Amino acid sequence: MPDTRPAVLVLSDVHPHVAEALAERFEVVLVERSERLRIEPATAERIRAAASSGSFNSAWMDQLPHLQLIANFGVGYDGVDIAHAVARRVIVTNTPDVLNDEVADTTIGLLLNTVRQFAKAEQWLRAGNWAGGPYPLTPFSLTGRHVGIFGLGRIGKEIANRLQPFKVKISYHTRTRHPDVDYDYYPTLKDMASAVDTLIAIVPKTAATHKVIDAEIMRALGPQGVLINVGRGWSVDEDDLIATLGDGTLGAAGLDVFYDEPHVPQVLLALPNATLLPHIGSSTVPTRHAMADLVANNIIRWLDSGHAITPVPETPLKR
Ligand code: A2R
Repeated sequence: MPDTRPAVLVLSDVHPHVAEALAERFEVVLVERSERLRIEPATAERIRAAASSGSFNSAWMDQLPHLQLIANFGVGYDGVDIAHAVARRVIVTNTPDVLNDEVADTTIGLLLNTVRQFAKAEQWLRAGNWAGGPYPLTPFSLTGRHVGIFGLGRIGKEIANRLQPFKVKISYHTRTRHPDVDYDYYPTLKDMASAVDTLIAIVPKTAATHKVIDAEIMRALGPQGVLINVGRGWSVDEDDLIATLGDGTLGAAGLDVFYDEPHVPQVLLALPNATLLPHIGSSTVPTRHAMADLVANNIIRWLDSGHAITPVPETPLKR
């Protein structure tokens, strides 16, 4: 008997809990990523919503004539062609808040690792070096630092909350001032970079954030300066970063995100003052499960009632 329930497209690289949660209520159409979705036109006709992780382009949207909602797995939805979604009146949802704590925890771990070289010290110990003498003193410490947070949104605020017990001074730069916090506000990134010695970037990928952390910002942070990026690799000029880390203009960097990930430039891999993680900010079993729940629940709520739970600001439409 043909399945007469509403159909939901699920890209096969989305967390498996999404398809499980949807399967009780809807026909789930699991599809691999490819240039064009490999999907029968009759099936495409039935699809009302889609779950995706990363890119979702205009050609895919146009293959789905009755698509109403794209639920993106992740808080950053820069992979979705949002202008096309708006033009097609397709709602886009993301997964805000449920990953704030995890990403903020990762950020603190990455910051500590970058200044204190814990991963390197452990490798050194495991390699049997300790009997030959102590591990060299690390040139940097977190103590006494002035940390500038570039992006004081949902995640940035949690990073700031976690930094307070470390007794560092905290400042921030965003386009709009937050009267609800006591941290010093800098209206420009350049001014903040000149004032602080540690910069944590947690901003989205937009036209305005492209390579804004460039050689000028790195020079302003200086030889004692530390750059941490947990937002998008897009925000950092990686060539400038390689050059300034290489000649000591910038002291150290800790990166969870890269310009062309998963491809990391070989020269960056070789730099001893770079601490590198493979985009694992939210990558734990419980947090990814919570994100998957929110993706599925956005679709269920939408198809049941015409209201999405977490629509992105560009598409706050209701049915
Ligand atoms: O500028 P504002 O007031 O809209 O503040 C937002 C800031 N932001 C910027 N700050 C300076 N210059 C810009 N061009 C700029 N664009 C955005 O980034 C806000 O304080 C922060 C973003 O916060 P939320 O929208 O709450 O995002 P959330 O959940 O903290 O995630 C941040 C990003 C995601 O978009 C993914 O790319 C990544 O973290 O996972």
